[in-house]
Amino acid sequence: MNIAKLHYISQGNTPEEHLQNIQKACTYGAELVQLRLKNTEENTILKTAEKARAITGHYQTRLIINDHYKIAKAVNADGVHLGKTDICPTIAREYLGKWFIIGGTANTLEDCKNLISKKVDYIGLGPYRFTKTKENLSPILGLEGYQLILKELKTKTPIIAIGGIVEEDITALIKSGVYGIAMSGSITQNFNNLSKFNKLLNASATLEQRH
Ligand code: TZP
Ligand code: MG
Repeated sequence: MNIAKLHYISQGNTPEEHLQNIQKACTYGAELVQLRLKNTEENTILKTAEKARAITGHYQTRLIINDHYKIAKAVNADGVHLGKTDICPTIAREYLGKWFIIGGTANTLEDCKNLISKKVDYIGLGPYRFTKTKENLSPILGLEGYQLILKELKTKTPIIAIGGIVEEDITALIKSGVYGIAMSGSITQNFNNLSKFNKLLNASATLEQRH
């Protein structure tokens, strides 16, 4: 399965703001968007996810729904992102079928191994550094954390770095062996950054292949 190298994680003070930001991300060429609505009623998430599907569908942007695998299926999203306290990826796979993208959150090497054994399609590994975007943040990995984990982990499963990532981090992260990155704040602050980050990611990936 071909997973995008740059994931935009939606942000906003209201569901409408999330949708506006998803719309902008699509306009600026996002290949993959994750709708991440926290502390929101399930019915509101469903309605917002339907609208996010309509927007992303128009641009052929992949849509991943955070946490809610049944909503992901109901709105015909491309995938679901599961945290450690969400449903087990194996159960989600049974429900969603083999064509659905299932991503999982990892904070440690053990988490990564566990998710690989459950056959997720990608792993969101983090946090890279402190970020206000996520509550109850797990311990910071830093570049060294990624280097250590990726040295041990021989896997084809794409590892997506996440947490407080800014432009200047991209090249070093790719060199550490991650496949791609997920960003919320750095993109929401300036959607123009999206194409810049994409170029940087692809250039770094090509460099890595040559070595
Ligand atoms: N999981 C770990 S850090 C994070 C999530 C969802 C937030 C990423 O957002 P930002 O603004 O790029 O730090
Ligand atoms: Mg979750």
